Amino acid sequence: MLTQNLGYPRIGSHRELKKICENYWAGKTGYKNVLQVGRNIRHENWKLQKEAGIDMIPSNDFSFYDQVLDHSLAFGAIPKRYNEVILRQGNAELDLYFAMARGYQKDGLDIVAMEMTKWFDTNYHYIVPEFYKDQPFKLFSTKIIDEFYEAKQLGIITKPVLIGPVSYLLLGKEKEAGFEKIDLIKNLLPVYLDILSRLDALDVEYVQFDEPFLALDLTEKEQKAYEYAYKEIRKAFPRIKLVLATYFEGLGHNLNLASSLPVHVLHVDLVRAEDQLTAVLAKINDKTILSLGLVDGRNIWKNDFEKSIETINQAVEKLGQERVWIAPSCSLIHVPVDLDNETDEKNLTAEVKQWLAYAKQKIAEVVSLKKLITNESPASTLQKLEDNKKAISNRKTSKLIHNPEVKARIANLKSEDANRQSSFSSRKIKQQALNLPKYATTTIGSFPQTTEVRSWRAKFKNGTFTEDEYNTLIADETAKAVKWQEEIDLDVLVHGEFERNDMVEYFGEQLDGFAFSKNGWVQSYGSRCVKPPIIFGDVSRPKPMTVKWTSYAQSLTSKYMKGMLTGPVTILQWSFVRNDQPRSETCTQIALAIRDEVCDLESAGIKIIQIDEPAIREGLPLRKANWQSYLDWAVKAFRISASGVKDETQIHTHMCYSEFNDIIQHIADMDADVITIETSRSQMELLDAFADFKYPNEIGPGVYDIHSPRVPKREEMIYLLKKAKAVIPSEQLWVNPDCGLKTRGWDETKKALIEMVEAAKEMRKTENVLA
Ligand code: THG
Ligand code: ZN
Repeated sequence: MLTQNLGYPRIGSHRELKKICENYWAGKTGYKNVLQVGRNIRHENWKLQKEAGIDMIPSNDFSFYDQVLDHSLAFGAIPKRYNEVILRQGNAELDLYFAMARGYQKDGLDIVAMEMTKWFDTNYHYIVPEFYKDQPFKLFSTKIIDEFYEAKQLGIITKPVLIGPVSYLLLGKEKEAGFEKIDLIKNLLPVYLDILSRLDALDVEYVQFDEPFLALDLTEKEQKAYEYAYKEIRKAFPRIKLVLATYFEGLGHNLNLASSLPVHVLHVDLVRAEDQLTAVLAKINDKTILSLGLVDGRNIWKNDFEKSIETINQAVEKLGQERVWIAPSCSLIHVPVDLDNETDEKNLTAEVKQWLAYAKQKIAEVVSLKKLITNESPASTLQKLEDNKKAISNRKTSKLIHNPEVKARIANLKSEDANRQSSFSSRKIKQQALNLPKYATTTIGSFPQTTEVRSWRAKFKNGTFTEDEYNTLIADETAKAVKWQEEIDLDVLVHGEFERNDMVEYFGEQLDGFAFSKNGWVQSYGSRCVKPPIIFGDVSRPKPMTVKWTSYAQSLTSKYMKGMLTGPVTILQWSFVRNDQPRSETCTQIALAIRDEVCDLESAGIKIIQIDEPAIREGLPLRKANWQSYLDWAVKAFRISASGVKDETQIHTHMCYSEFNDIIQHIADMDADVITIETSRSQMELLDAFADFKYPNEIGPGVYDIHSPRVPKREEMIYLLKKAKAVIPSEQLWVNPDCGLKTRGWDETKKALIEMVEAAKEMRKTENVLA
């Protein structure tokens, strides 16, 4: 029996990677320092896993931005528009890499970034490979091989982690018509073989191929591609032992396929799909090793050792100890690094902390589980089992978790609680009293969270500023933002959210049933991290959360101030959620808390309230068969949160990176009066879904991409608005950026929004001429 890890967090235990990258982008440090910090993080991670007793330690799980982008660079899948960057003198490979991730605006060049999208149903984003017909691939970057060699130099024989060839292709996007990306497998496979031959020359033993798509619905052609690719690999390298990693779902219909592929180890996720074990044990080849993904790589709860031991024994009985490995369910990049860094009782009380395990603790759990089965060092290990049992049973019986009032309110919910008073068509007439122009302009809510604003919050939290001092600074910043929005003539204003650290964490901190960490950072994209709150108990709202700041901002202007809330599905999706009751129930509890907030904002005189649901689509189950039940409760939760108000109150929602085609009916069922969506990176392509469906309510298609510092030109936005107008009637259209502006600087934000308002005005002018 061996232990393996599929991937360790690479941000560093104190977000070292974030800091060095952002300094480099700001021109404050050289690329050699960036490479050095990367090396330090890798070495620390390898050493830590080695000392913990992990047998198969991953390499190439490190990345400066994103592992999918790493593969695109490795395979030379570099869009042509970056050729100029390659040719520029003095550019390191790292500059090309960052240009692909973030765009390149320098020395007269202005090249847009590659698209970014959600990694399956996680809050991690990857850079989408761009594919063209007959595209050639070639080994461009040797990172995979270099990092194996680097670890070997340190005396650690690692297991390089690659995204498997089929999943890599399926993660990409076809950028022209006339071919299917999966057909590129023939061109791509030789590069994989090239990489394997170089690893072979360095005496690699195990190589991990991540094929998460094996846990999703596959077409016949895709299944064939799997058979073809893995047969070819085996044929070329019979000596190399492949670990085929699947995660986030059960193998389901693909079980036959997965168990027929010529690999040495098959890894399955037994957290997301614990009931697949029996079927897998029945089907697995007589030589294949089964890696049991038992320790939850997607959540922070301690593993239940007694339960895991039962599962391991079931596998061992069938396969014998030699053919069973123990592992986390998936890569650990989706959990924070080290619980030992949570030292502040104010954040995590000892009671809650004893229920938790971060990446480092999960690694130790994997090793303990193995020792409990193989009877190594029994005394100390048996003590670990006893401690574990105690923590698990403490959590089950804790008084912190259950709130009878919340449970009673859920039990008494009526169907009308999920309906607005009238249909959209009647509401629209009443909302005309708002007197907004065609192509009304607004923003998604947040304004730049400058280092200064962040430093005020840090100083308030560490006691340097009093609450009054902090509030005065935030009030001034808000007032400046309101005044500036009036100056540039935006129609619907926002207060800027300077008081908020994060759109989920901010609410988590104010709701009962939530705990929040001090150091629980998880990578979201590139250098950006989030600190997901921990929902451990029944959720309720002790007092209003946003009314004070929103009313203050409204008092500064005669224009409409939009109230800004995060929706129940998104709060759920971006938190670590309790695993002792269905997610739907937790979501409904959050929905009621948000509903109370919406009503309080209305009572305070706020006429337009946005309830963001950027995560509603990423919450979709990975297999279509499970969509309906999720959508039923998710849409209902949104409706519960939005339906306490009068018809005259305009409810907005916002979503990011969503492909809407397949769930458009459900988006319509959310019945928000206005929805703002990300569309600019795809050149309004996303709008087609709304147009084909004849989406009845109002829409604000994002007219520029906020994920890069590039300032859009007025003509580009007019071009996009004309494209939008061609498919959606103009009286339904709003004008706004793709997403919130908190990651941007003020300089580019101001320039971009001025252009955006002017673009809207020009659209109104052309309409008037036509009319
Ligand atoms: N909050 C949460 N999840 C998210 C988003 C969010 N997932 C999707 C999308 N938005 C991801 N985007 C971002 C954008 C910015 C940041 C994180 C995710 C960000 N983070 C700060 C950083 O890394 O410096 C830290 C925030 C803080 O100081 O608390 O800026 O908005 N939950
Ligand atoms: Zn967004």
